[in-house]
Amino acid sequence: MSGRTRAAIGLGSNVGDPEAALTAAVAALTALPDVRVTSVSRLYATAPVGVEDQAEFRNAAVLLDVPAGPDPETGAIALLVALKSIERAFGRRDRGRWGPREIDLDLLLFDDAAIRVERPEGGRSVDPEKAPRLLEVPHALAGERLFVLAPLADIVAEIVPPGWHETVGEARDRVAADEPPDAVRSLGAWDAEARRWEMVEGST
Ligand code: A4P
Ligand code: MG
Repeated sequence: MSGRTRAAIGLGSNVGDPEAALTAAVAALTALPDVRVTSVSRLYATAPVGVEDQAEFRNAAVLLDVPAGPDPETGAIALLVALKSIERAFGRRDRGRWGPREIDLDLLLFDDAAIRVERPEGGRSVDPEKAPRLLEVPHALAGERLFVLAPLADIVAEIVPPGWHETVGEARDRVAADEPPDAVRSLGAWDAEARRWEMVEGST
């Protein structure tokens, strides 16, 4: 297979100036060779999940037009490597799974591919809490986390990801019904011309 395909990326940050970090991350994605940003979600303020004793997050999602690669696994790994290099360039430090982060870029969807790549034996993380797989798409917990689903539904509400039994929009509504109303708050919409989020008055 060659040609192009669509990939959805989840963005998160809760260290420093998260909104600035996410804006800069969108710019970095735009600057990746052979990658086009086709859609950007609203910006959300979200209560921390997993480790709850940490600062509030900002979350968003981006839809990309990317090289499909010779096969989905290879194309998705190439994209994962690019995401990890952006994280490093943003000075992300290892603070353990689910802890605070300057920038987290997760590969949520790669076309309609279901991908599981194990870590090579010698490359297994010493931290038992670290994600066991080198790559899992759709991202393992995406379907149950409102901080992922709310922005993802902004860009691909009608898609039923592989292994799911509902659309992204339906998953968002199902999970939102069990969350306090302020767990995930929209702060503003993406302004493609200004290349930043336009804040809604009084939303912060
Ligand atoms: N990995 C496997 N599959 C993927 C994928 N689809 N995309 C591997 C990206 N990476 C994937 O990730 C650890 C390893 O997962 C990578 O080396 C990659 O090979 P990481 O980003 O270094 O570590 P992490 O982010 O701490 O782990 P993980 O599992 O991605 O955590 P999550 O699920 O991203 O949770 N609360 C709010 N409100 N907002 C947030 O954004 N984020 C987290 C992190 C916790 N709580 C949060 C938020
Ligand atoms: Mg991550």
